[in-house]
Amino acid sequence: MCVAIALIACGNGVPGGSGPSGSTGKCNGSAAVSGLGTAGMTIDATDNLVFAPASSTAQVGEVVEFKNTGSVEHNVTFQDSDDGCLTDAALDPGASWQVKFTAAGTFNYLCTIHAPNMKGEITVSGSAAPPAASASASASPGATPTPTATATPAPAT
Ligand SMILES: [Cu+2]
Repeated sequence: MCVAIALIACGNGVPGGSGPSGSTGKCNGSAAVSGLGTAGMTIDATDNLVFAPASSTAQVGEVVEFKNTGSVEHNVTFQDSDDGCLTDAALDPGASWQVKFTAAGTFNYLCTIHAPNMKGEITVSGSAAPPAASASASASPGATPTPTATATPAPAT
């Protein structure tokens, strides 16, 4: 009985018990200054105050790199609430920002400094699961070895 009471006491260690109710905790990708991998696509943030290209497509798992090619500071602010984890609050001149999407969908982003003109869209397609490296191995049992009968007639001298 004493043991049971002790266990119950331990279980009540967290006051309140309910987690943070405000955050969704969902994120459709990962983002970092660098190190996510080789970028399959680059989107430039330019001194013309646009993203170039403004519309692009990517695959799930592909690394998309934003690069500030100009001399004006920008940011990459994703608009959907589930994509806030992908936002780069400050994309300085010369800096880059990598985003890897883990879910398909349409992702709208904005530079809030130069809104509403400086915005873009990435359409991500594909499945979350990486394509298995050809699980169906070609085990063809009907491979009959071709008999090579090279009958070279000996030259009779
Ligand atoms: Cu901008």
